[in-house]
Amino acid sequence: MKLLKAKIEQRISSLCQEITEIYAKHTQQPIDTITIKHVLGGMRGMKAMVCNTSYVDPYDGLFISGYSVPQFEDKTPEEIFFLLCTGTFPSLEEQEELHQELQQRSEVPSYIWNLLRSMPSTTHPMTLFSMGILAMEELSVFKQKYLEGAPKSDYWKYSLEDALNLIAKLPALAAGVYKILFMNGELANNKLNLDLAGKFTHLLGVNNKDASFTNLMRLYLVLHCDHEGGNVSAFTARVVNSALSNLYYAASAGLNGLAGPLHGLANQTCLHFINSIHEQIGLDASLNDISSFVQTKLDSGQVIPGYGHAVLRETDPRFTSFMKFGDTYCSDSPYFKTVKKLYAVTPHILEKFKGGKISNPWPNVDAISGSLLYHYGITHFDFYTVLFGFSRILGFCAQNIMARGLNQPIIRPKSITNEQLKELVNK
Ligand code: AMX
Repeated sequence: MKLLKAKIEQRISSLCQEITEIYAKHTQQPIDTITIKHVLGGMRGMKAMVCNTSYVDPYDGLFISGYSVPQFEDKTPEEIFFLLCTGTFPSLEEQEELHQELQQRSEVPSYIWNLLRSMPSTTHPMTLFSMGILAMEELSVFKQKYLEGAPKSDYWKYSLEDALNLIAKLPALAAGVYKILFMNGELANNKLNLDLAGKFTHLLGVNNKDASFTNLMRLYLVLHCDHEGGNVSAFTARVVNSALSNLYYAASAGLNGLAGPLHGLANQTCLHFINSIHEQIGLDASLNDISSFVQTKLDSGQVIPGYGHAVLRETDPRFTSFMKFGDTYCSDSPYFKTVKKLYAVTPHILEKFKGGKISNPWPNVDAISGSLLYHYGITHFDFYTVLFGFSRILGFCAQNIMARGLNQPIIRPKSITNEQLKELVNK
């Protein structure tokens, strides 16, 4: 992977130079004021780290190296991984090199399948996916080279090795989890020369003759790839990796955070929500019926899945991107139609709820992604977060390669006690 490595090296060198200059002159420059609200409020909004792979603007959403969602939504996951790592889109030659690298590294060791098959059939797909990655940890090149005493300046090269080995295996691992839990467990030929999305739909064996399904997977893997540094999954992966735990440990840990209902699991919860609308009101529910349904859920203390966000303050551009796809390919789907009806009524209800205390009444990506997957026959909702995780690992990998390249230290914020808080406010 000569070309990719050279581009990453260039980027690391230029970012290092910038950081060194800033650090030399401005170490004591304040960036933010840490208040009690930050400390008691999950540190939300507090600027406390640097992440160069992507940035989330509250109104315009995700940017990768300055490119907004409409500017990269037509790319492939491989191109996006290259962009996350290098800050530039790959040339055709660079794409081909990356494709060949991934193709050569795609075989999942057979003991992983034995391990996953030994688990109870009621195990959540995210558990199997995360376990599969954790159990491949023995393949870590980083771990081996660290033990051999590799110099710090080379750490990022071994993180890159681990990243490519891991990403290459994700189509087979994700499809394998689906087949073991929901089909006959037989795995298809993983050797076919296909891109990540094409290989995944081929191995999944659901609707794989329909090219638009592979296009949906391509879009899905692109849109969920990264969301700057502070979200639960990316931050977890980053903290774990900062202890020089290798990428397999870090990715598995990040996935365990993604599996929470306030984070990645929301896409599964959204489909349950739509299903309850269909069961309780019917497929042709009116806007009024849907409004009452949403209001009743809120009044009973439940959250409306797929709405709200810790950073965004507008409709998520990833939601809009999926809407365009849905309007083109799934306009007859009752699930997609209900998503649109929810979009027409929910923000207005949330805006007024509890005197406007919800910071963002608009939909995030999870409000729609599952309805499109359902339309293409992936009807096991529990599986949806695995696909989110598959994509998000591209971001974990890029962030951790950069962190090792910039020689970022172990992450260790300081905590304080209630006693110390009281002392502070009573001063
Ligand atoms: N439905 C009902 N109440 C909501 C709400 C929603 N969709 N979104 C926020 N609220 C409530 C919060 O629970 C909080 O109530 P509390 O003060 O009684 O605890 C209040 O509004 C203020 O919260 P906030 O500042 O607007 O949001 P937050 O930063 O605390 O939380 C998030 C953000 C995403 C956890 C929240 O909006 C939520 O729970 N949304 C539904 C779940 C969801 O879609 N998660 C996916 C997010 C994207 C992702 O990571 N994949």
